[in-house]
Amino acid sequence: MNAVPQSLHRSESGDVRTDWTRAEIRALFDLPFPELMFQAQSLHRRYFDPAKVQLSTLLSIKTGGCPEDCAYCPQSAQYDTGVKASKLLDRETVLSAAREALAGGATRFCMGAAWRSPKDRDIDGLCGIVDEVKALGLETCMTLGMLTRPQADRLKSAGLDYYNHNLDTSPEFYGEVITTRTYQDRLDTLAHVRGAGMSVCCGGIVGMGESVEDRAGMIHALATLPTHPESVPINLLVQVEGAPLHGAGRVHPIDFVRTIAAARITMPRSMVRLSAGREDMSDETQALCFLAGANSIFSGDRLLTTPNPAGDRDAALLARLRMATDAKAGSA
Ligand code: SAM
Ligand code: DTB
Ligand code: SF4
Repeated sequence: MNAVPQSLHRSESGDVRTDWTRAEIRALFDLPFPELMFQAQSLHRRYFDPAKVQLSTLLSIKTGGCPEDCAYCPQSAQYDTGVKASKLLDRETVLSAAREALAGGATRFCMGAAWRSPKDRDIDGLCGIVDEVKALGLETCMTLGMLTRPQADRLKSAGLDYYNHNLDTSPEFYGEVITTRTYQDRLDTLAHVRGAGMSVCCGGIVGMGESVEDRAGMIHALATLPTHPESVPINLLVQVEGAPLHGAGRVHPIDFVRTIAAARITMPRSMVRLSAGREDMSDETQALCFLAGANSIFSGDRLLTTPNPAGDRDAALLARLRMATDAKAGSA
């Protein structure tokens, strides 16, 4: 039997393990699918209600014109993807989108900016936005690029709950995708966010031409962080014409589901988010992702610049699966 024994999922102190070896994680990807799903589902039920999905809604608060060269991204100024660069949205525009997200059933509002890193002079305005979005009763998340520790401290003081900053892929494959910032830069930002006391949202992308080894390497990098990210977004590459990764070979849905299951098994207390890529995903694949332990999705018909399933499609899917959201308001 090549199953990973349950005892391996916990350290001797009883905490969730951060000492996974890469070989252990690689072995998860080769488990017979029913065994993998059983393990993922068993762990999922230890920590979560398997019928519940959390909804986060995204808003691009500063779109396009980014100096970085992330090969997947429609917002890099280095590629001609048709995304028009715009300035930071004003507070009222952000707040009205946040109210709409709340009405649509979201419990968290995630604000993204196409920056390498924010300028110190932007932080006060961002803090004001955090304060007002929180006052609506939403959890707040921002993804603004690299942060210094003082910037993280200021955002934390304003009440920012989560900061999203992805490792994106394995350390080995990373250089094929991004050259303008290093893996270590990303780890440094994650340490600043953690040090400031914010919750960490950190995951990556599947479907960029990476190998199974790289998927295992990405999950290993996440699951061996000093503390697991509270939220782990697993994105399926959204292919955008003009971005270098447009045309990358498609991942088989079962291989995508395996990555979700590996995240669930190695980081059992984290929310695992089935993130970008749902627009082109079948209901059956999404259902398998939930079975594999995904318990969060993005709601709203747009991610940052690309489409996401409309609310009625998601509502119909969740109804068919007899699953529910943790919405405080609205109908989703
Ligand atoms: N500019 C900031 C940064 O990169 O840190 C924040 C925004 S960036 C768009 C946030 C994340 O979105 C990226 O790290 C990447 O994982 C994901 N992402 C961007 N474009 C994507 C695409 N085409 N498909 C899937 N995920 C994507
Ligand atoms: C994450 O991991 N996925 C989200 C969020 N964090 C910021 C972004 C997905 C972006 C997909 C491409 C786009 O819409 O521009
Ligand atoms: Fe810029 Fe972020 Fe896109 Fe990279 S992922 S090009 S940093 S917006």
